[in-house]
Amino acid sequence: MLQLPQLPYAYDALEPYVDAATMEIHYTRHHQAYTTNFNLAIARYPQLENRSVVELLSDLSSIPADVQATIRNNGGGYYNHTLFWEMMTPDSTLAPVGDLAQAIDREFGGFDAFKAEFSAAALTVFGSGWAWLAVDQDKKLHVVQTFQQDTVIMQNLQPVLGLDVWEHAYYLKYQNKRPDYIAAWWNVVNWNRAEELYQSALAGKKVAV
Ligand code: MN3
Repeated sequence: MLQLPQLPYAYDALEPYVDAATMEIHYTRHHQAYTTNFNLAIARYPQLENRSVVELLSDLSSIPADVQATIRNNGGGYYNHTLFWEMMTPDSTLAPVGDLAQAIDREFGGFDAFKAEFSAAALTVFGSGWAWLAVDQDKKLHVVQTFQQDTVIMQNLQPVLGLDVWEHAYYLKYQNKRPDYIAAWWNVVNWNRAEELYQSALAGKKVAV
């Protein structure tokens, strides 16, 4: 059974970049729905109940066919959103910190170059999906896209930073202006959390939720 995690700040904490109404609906309805639907699917197969969501998402072919898509979509939605809330903060440092800052300089040629690459990835997701900064098995950083609620786990990557570009994440405030949402989002990135996730990936750990 998954439980909706506590939101780490108030609904209006990320104003004006992420508005309170979007945050409340995103968390109490969308994230809640992924959680509920995942639990309903799991309840039909008691042998799945003891496996963590990360384990299940890492081994989708082991899941009974009739709930595989439901678990992929809703388990992925649960995982992605749990990380997403933590990846934002009202007290952003506005730039990477720690070893991640150095790695971004080294591997992307600087924060501005990284920002441009990540923003382009977020902008060009066609339809619903996410942009990610993620670490591969050789500890290299990559900017990647995922579609629907697929996770970077399926690309054998560990997440460091992710941006939800489903319309539900921005439409109330930004309507169709996804570029404005992306530009605003950089103001609320939790670089301390990204550094923690980077360190955990360097240590070879899988990100649990
Ligand atoms: Mn979302």
